[in-house]
Amino acid sequence: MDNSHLTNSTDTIVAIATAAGRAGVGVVRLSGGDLSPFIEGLLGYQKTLVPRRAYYAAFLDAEDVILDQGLLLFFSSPHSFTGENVLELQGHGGPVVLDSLVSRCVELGARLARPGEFSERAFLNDKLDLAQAEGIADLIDASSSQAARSAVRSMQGEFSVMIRGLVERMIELRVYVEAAIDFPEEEIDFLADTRLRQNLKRLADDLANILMAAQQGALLRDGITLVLAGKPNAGKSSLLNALAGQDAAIVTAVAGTTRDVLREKINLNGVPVNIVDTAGLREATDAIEKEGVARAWREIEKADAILYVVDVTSSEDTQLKTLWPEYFSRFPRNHQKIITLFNKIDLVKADSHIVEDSENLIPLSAKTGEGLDSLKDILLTTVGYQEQADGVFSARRRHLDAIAKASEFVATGITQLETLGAGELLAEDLREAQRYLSEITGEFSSDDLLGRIFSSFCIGK
Ligand SMILES: Nc1nc2c(ncn2[C@@H]2O[C@H](COP(=O)(O)OP(=O)(O)OP(=O)(O)O)[C@@H](O)[C@H]2O)c(=O)[nH]1
Ligand SMILES: [Mg+2]
Repeated sequence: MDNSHLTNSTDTIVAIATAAGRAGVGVVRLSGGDLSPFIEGLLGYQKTLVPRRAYYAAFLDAEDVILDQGLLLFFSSPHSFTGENVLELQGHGGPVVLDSLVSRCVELGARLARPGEFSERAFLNDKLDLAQAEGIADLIDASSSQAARSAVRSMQGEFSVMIRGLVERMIELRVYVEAAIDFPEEEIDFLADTRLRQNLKRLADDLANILMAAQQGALLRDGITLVLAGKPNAGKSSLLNALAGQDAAIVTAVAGTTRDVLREKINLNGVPVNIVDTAGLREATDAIEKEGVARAWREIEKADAILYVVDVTSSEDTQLKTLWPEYFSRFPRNHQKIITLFNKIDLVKADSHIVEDSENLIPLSAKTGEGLDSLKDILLTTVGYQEQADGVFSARRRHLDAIAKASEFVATGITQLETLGAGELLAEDLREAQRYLSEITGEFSSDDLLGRIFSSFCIGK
């Protein structure tokens, strides 16, 4: 990869690499060109450090007063995280002492690192690609062991290898098609070329598969948002409490108890789930409840899935269209997953009319907990999560978008070929598809995109 147009800074950057707060050890990291002035300044004398050897030393200020003592580690370019010369000071993990070490390094000529700047330098020096750098950030942010495992796979480059493999195949197909166009005297009949069509078909299938795996990874990373909606007193807040395992929301027999939007975070098989409790939907009379209902609708619109809660003792109906006509009049083209929950089954006889006949209808009781397990099981499949231990790598929205775009171009390319025999158009579509895929690993990414990605990382990473 040629990123030489971006590599301009050889100034030395410094940051605390460990978390803020008190800890046994705290790490300050420097990266740059010639680090000897820093070594000399911190130690008080000149010394050539052997790379990757731990030195026990006192770190001094300008007046030779000891700021801290700890380990000094040197990594020489290009064998370091950033690919530059790197110096690590492992001192004591107190905010004041670490700040004083950073100040000392600034005094000696370093500049405070921007968020993600170490990773950015690693990317610019070809130590890792963009998807791998994002994997590192995702590993740091992982909220479950499953999410962490998938981030490790991305960090190690499994995702990048798959993407590069697809890019390679696109290039081969382009070369083949473009060569045929350039030598028309050879007279290649694209329409009759079954090998080309098979290869294209396989490419389309593999793109679809990788998109599915990436969607799993994105779910593990970003989680899903579920909104509890329904008439007043249906038991929405009781369900929030039951799912969260704590008394988060006020529950009373008064219809219209909840007015504000309440959020709780839970973890289902490693997938972070945001559960949102809302005001009961009805023609509200007072101003507060009106606002609550308006907010409820806004949350409903944004949800990945909606749990529509119905008080089973109040309805004989099981059809969502009659249970919740307001939803369908607001959103005529129903775009969301809705699961109907018949709550309070503890109040009806066991042989009642409710039959568990579909994934979209679950009888349960927020009070006794009956039915909650089937709800949890169904929730994840509803949003498209399949638990698979292996093969999932962490992915982001931008990766999904890029793969989807590439798929579209391959699909139109195939159509161009099949309907028009148009090799030129196919070649153009393949070029576009390749460009989108290459954005994932950062080969063709704009400085703008890179800036946005790295600035979302934490400082010191
Ligand atoms: N027996 C029984 N009562 C329940 C169950 N779930 C909720 N309730 C009761 O129903 C009443 C309303 O419950 P909430 O959870 O406040 O209902 P809500 O849908 O949040 O109501 P609003 O906030 O007013 O919209 C309370 O008295 C609860 O104790 C259940 O599964 N079984
Ligand atoms: Mg409530």
